[in-house]
Amino acid sequence: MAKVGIVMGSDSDLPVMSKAAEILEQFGVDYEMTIISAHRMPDVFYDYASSAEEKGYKVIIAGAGMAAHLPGMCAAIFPMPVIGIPMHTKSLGGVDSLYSIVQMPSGIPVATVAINGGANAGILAVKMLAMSDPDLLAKLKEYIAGMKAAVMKKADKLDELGYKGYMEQM
Ligand code: RP5
Repeated sequence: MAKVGIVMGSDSDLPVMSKAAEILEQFGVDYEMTIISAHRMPDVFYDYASSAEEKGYKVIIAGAGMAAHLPGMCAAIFPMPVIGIPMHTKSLGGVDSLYSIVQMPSGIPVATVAINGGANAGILAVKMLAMSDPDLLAKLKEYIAGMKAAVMKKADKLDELGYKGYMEQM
């Protein structure tokens, strides 16, 4: 049973939304991904959001651009966490999407990541699920340790280039 629903307003959002899907795959989290426009097909949208709980979703990741109502409307209907991804836009650079998603009225929060923040949305969903899944939490700790090791390696490269490093003093 899919634990995460990934939904986006258009296929133009796919390059960003696929980053969230890649993270979930990396962590072995089942998900379903689809395209539903809240504005262009409100009836289909309503069916999707109102059936999400019985489908087994614990989190919805919703991405949209411009007047981006999809994540907020998911949060209005789905009782569990919704993570919103504001899409970059040509006209206003994505601040239109960001403000539409982050400025939710009191009582209906959307956990909003950065403009085009697909990977972080995936990681945040994993963190939410890890609260009640010790195996997933262990994988998350490995992932965090891996990030640290990758940065240490970059710092070592500076040392190799002859710059006086900070790490070597530790
Ligand atoms: C939103 O409008 C979508 O989420 C997309 O980011 C934006 C533009 O959609 P298209 O014109 O590319 O279909 O609904």
